[in-house]
Order: sequence, then C-alpha cells, then structure tokens
Amino acid sequence: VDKHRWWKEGVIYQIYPASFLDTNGDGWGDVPGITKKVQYLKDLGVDVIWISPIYKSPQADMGYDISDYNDIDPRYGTLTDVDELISELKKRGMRLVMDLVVNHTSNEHNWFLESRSSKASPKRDWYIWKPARYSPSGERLPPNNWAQILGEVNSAWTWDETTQEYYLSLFTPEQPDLNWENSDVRAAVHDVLRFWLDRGVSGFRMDVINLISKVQSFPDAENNVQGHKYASGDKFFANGPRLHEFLQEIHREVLSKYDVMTVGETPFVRDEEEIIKVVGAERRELNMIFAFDLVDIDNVPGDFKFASVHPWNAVDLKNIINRLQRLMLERDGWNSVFCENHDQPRSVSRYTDDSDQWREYGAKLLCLMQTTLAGTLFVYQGEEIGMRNIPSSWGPEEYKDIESINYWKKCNQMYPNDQEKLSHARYVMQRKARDNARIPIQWSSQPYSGFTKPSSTPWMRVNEDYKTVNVESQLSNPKSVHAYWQKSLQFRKNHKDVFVYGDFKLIDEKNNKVVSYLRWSAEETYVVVLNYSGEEIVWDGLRNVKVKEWIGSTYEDWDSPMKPFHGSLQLRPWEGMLGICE
Ligand code: TEU
Ligand code: CA
Repeated sequence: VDKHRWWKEGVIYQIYPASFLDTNGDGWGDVPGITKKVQYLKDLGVDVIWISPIYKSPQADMGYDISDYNDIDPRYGTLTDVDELISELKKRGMRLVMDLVVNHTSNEHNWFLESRSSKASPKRDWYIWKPARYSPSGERLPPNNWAQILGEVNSAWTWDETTQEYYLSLFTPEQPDLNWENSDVRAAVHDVLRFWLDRGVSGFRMDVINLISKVQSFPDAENNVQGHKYASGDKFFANGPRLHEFLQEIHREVLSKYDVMTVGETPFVRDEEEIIKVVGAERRELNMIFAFDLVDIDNVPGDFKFASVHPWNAVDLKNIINRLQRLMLERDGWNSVFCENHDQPRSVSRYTDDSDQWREYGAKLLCLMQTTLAGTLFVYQGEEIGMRNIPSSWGPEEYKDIESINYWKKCNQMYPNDQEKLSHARYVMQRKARDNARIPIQWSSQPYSGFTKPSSTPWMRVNEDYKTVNVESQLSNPKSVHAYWQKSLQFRKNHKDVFVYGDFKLIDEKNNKVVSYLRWSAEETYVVVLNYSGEEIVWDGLRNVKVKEWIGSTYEDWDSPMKPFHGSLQLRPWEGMLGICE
C-alpha cells in the first residue's frame, strides 16, 4: 500500500495571528498580514499554514473562546480576507488548516446566551449545568472539586445567578464546556466543520479534542496537593468514555467526505493504547495528535507548570523521542514533530542556551533534530529565526495571557510580602509563560520590528533584541538560522523516505549530553548526533555504525560537506552533525 500523504510530508507552519503582521495599524496582526507573507512562507519551504483562532471572539483567551464559528473577528479581518488568503495559498500549491475549538465556546456565543437564559431554554442542555452542593454549615459548593485549568486556584464550575445553577468551565469562566452527550450539539459542530471545508480549508487542528467526553457522574477528583481546595479532574474528562465514538462520528459524518488532515491537541493522556486508538490508521479518528511529553520535559511530574523548572538531560529527551517514534512506527500511527506552539516558551530558551553567544547554535541544533524525525513537522512562527523568550527584565505587567495574569494575581494574594516567593514566581514565568511565544514577530530592524506601523502600539511589547534577531537580516545571511531551516526543510523533502517515513533507532542511549540516532529507508541510512550541552565533547558513541561521510554540521554552511574522517567526533558546544552511513 502507498502510505504517502500530503499531510505527512508537508511542512506545517503555525501562525498566531495577533502577533504575526499588522497591516492596518491597530497593533493587532491580521489576515491580510498573513496573505502578505504567503510567498515568504513558500520560500521557507512551508506547505500548509495553521492559524490559531481568528473567529469572532471576546478574546478572553485570545480567540480560544469563540462567539461565532461562522465569522471572523473584525480585528483579524473579514471572511473575504480569508477567501483571498486561501486563493493566494492555492496559487502556490499551499493549504490552510483552521483551529477548531469545540470543547467549549465563549460565554458570549448565542448558544450559551440561550442556554443560560432559563432552565426551560431548548438549549439548556447544550452546556453542562448542575445544582450546587451545600456543606453541613450551609455554604454553597460547586458540584465537584475539579480545578479550573487556566488558573489552578479556582473551581472549574461557575455559578450563574439567574438560573441558580453552576456550569462547567474547565478553562476559564468565559469558556463554558459544551455538552457533547447532546446529539444536537454534535450535529452543530459537524456543521461548523462543513462550513469551513466547503470554503476551501484543508483540515483542522482540534483544540483539547480529547476533553469532549466527560464521566457523567462528575465525581470528585483525588486531591493530593496540600492546601488546595480544587484538584485536576483529568481522569474524568481526558479521553473520557465516549471520546472514540464521537471522533469516529465526526469522521463518518464529515471528514471522510473531504481530502483533509486532522491533528488533535490531547493534553494529559500518555497511555499508549489510548494514543493508538486515536491515531491508528485503521481507526478512522484523527491523523495525529500533539503529545505533550517533550514540552512537559521541564515540568515537575504531577505538579502544575509554574511550580518550578524541573531539571532534565539528554537521556530524558531521548526517552521521550524514542517512545513516540517507536510507538508510531510499530503500531501504524502517525507522529507530529514540534518543539514550539503558542502555549509554550521558545525552544532556544527552553532546550538550549539563548545567550547571544549560543542562541544561533541552539536554534540550528533544534532544527536539525526536528527536520530529521519521523512524522509531520510543525514549525511555529519565529522559530525559523530562533526567536527567544521575553527578557527577564520585563515586569509582570507585560504578560497579557489570562493564565499568567491569574497566576501572578494568585501569587500576590498568597505571598504579598514574600520577596523570595515572588521572585521565584517571576523566574518561572519568564521560563514557562505562554506569553513567551506570543510577542510580535521580528520582521526587520524598523521600529516595532516592522510588525506594525511606527505610529501605532503593538498589543504586546516587542522584544528589544529585534535589532539583531529579525527576518530581514537573516534573509541576506547564508549562515543564518533562517537559511539553516530553509536548507534543512529542503533536504528533508529530498530524502523524505528516510526522514518523514523511515525507521528510527537511538544509539548511545545512556549518554546524558548527546542525543544520537539512526534514520533509514530501504536505500539509505543517516546518523544524527546532537550535543545538548554547552561543552566540548569527544564522542565515540558510533560503535559499529560506519559513517561514509559527514555531510553537515550546524557550525558550517549546509553546502560545505566536511572532509571524511573516522574515529571519535569532536563536538563543539550545541553542535549537531549529520552523516550518511555505509
Ligand atoms: O490548550 C490546552 C491545554 O491544556 C494547554 O496547552 C494549556 O494551554 C497549557 O497547559 C496551559 O499552560 C488549548 C489551547 O492551545 C490554549 O491556547 C487554550 O487556552 C486552551 O486550549 C483552551 O482553549
Ligand atoms: Ca491589524
């Protein structure tokens, strides 16, 4: 059977629209700004763009709270702008993937306004409403102890005065969860998919799609964290009882009738059987998922993300990569490969060293790793120039994400005068806040990095490093991070049977500084060696692997192959090397 598919070998580029490019000077990126950069993306080697939500939204969670699925938020543009974008993409053989957020809507969506209007509303059952519980002393309590995801301190249930009931709102009170048990809700979601597919989009990234089926008894979660009133209820809503049925229904009713790709965002779940149920080729659910293992590498297991920055080394990284690469190859699933998205800090800052001395090497190392792993490759805006995190000198007022705002507020309530606790909180935010990926793209050394007009104010502050880290300067430099990405993407495509579809095996597994593996097809075998440390290393992990030629190092131009040599490798700090085997 022919296993080749456009969505397996295509390079997907994620756009966070607010921060991409502003064309009308209101300080927000917009759809015309994306259209303007289609050729730039084509030249980089991108085949598909995925845009984070641009639908009508009050923006409580930056568009992940949708108030109208069939229209575009005016700050991003109009439906006509989207048609124009699709046609510019099609002209170049490219495609558009939309972000589908259907676990919840905005609290300003008409469905919710109707649902909350009265207990007798025909849409009452479209959301998850429950009566209060009462403590022995008569205090009103939410239906269970589940915690809100973007905030941690609050309940996942929001009290509604008018109808005197709670509704479930797993993320924030502005994002009420839809009741997928109701078949009218599911039919309405299917209509949303059809609306966009008929308009010419080629698939969906499905936001927290594994949370749509909840255990209907809504039991309390086990609470292990001392001093916390609420606990994560994920056991009762992540990959819940009817998830696979609902996904298969979407496939049967809608997706099977179009040539589309789907990628499910699936937090919390690590169980391999559950993963394969979603992505197994014969299952007719989703093409692939975003597994959280790699981006959770610096989270303390079982604790919430801002608790601290958990140390890790190359062995941890190899174990994660190995597990997912092997699982998908052995079980007929399909991987997504990514290090960044709009919910994560920048990868040069997280996995390597983002100082002026090492940033470019770190970015190239991550590029070499990602472009040589099996699966569909996702590049996040700005990753191709090695953009870094928000500087540590910025104060908390520069953070605009609801999660960061909630967290910082909580810290100040809990430890008002504890400078040590507060500075630790600021440190972890600088390492992990979602804001790190959301600052404007650095296009040039013009004011505001060319993201918006010099006379306007960008919605988020621009990183001062834009004078040196920007697209324009990298485009004219053959040794830039951008040039390295461009050439690596081309190389991956030229050897897709190895790098996209081929087999995978770790070598020198126990080395805690070097990540190294083999990739091969029936015709050729490559070896990838990545120094995940700021030290010089003499590496002799090749053992019986015979390298015919070292064809590239992240320290050199792609086009200058190195002199053949055998024996130990001298790896410089953060150096990555690619060799072809005998
Ligand atoms: O994220 C879901 C999710 O659970 C995490 O990525 C979460 O944002 C992170 O752990 C918090 O630190 C998706 C979207 O990608 C995110 O932007 C939305 O806020 C969320 O769903 C709600 O729609
Ligand atoms: Ca704008």
